[in-house]
Amino acid sequence: MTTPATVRMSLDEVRALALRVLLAVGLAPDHAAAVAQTMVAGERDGCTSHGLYRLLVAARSVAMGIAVPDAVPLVEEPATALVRVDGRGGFAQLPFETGRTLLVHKAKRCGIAAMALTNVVHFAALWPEVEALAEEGLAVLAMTPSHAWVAPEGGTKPVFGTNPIAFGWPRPGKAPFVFDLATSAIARGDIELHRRAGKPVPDHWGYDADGNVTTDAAAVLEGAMRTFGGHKGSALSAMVELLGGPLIGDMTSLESLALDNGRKGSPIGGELIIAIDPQGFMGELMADRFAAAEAMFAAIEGQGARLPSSRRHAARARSLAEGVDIPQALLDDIQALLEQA
Ligand code: NDP
Ligand code: PYC
Repeated sequence: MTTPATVRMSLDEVRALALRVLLAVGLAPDHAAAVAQTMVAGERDGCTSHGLYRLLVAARSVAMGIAVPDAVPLVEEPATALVRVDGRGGFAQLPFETGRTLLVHKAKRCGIAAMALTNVVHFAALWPEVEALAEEGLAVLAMTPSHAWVAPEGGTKPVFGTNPIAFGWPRPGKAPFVFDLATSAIARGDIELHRRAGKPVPDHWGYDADGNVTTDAAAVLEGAMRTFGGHKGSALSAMVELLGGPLIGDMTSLESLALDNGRKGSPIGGELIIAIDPQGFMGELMADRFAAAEAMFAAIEGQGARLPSSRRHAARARSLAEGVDIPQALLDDIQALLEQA
């Protein structure tokens, strides 16, 4: 009998597995719950590069002493409209949850507020965070540097992280408009999944260590990834470095990779989240301006183009009804992790 390539699991089973592994590798229960939540969301929404696969990544970061498994986040208010959560070396999810209510409160009081997560280990997608804040009625922008894996346009040596930018816009009566994109041609997690599956990557994703174009996923991981959109992605990636690093008193991707020192853990550093209350500028124009935004969305969808998030929402509906298919090879690796722990 041949082993099935994938195993169907309910989302409750995915959560239980994630929690079991995270607790077994030593995460404190509050961190384990917050981290498991983001992995379940990744699997549920068809974002497999940031789903259960990240258990392997998170476990490695704990084992290599990169992530502090029981860090207690420290909340500070450096100014009226600013929240800073020092994650004290732990994963980013719990610091986000710890500062979230205060950020919403400040954004609604001041019209705009920003939260810096500093000294956090980041392995996750940003959309769960901007979606949660947009569901509170706020327009949101979030970004984080990572490790220096990506060459600037015109070069072949890594400087930038994969540096995602995520945006959320509240839609009265509907799920928020959300996009979340790496400023690299593709998230590194997807290249890792190609390598695991022995699949070639498109030739615009990166270079080998000698600066040659390659379709070998392992060679790109050893060489340099490319930015999306040429010089434009390169400029946006530099912006993420500056706003999500030095501006909030934290590291660039070059510094994060240097600190990693070959341990191959998740990036350590900061994340900036800016939240704007639409009421502030719109005032009595709220209904009219939200209608203008809806007209724009309709003009996109009306010609057969899709909105970012629509794929995720379709995957979510499917996963909630039918569960998700997890590769057996991944489950084997997760089982091995449990046995080692
Ligand atoms: P994709 O290129 O797959 O997607 C980027 C965005 O574009 C998504 O919002 C997606 O929506 C949307 N989109 C994709 N195709 C279309 C289309 N045809 N029409 C309209 N919208 C579209 O993702 P990336 O590879 O850039 O990034 C994947 C994830 O990796 C992100 O969640 C990011 O946060 C995460 N990441 C995290 C990092 C970290 O340091 N923490 C670093 C780098 C990446 P949809 O989801 O609905 O397809
Ligand atoms: O997929 O590029 C990535 C990534 C980096 C950190 C978390 N995800």
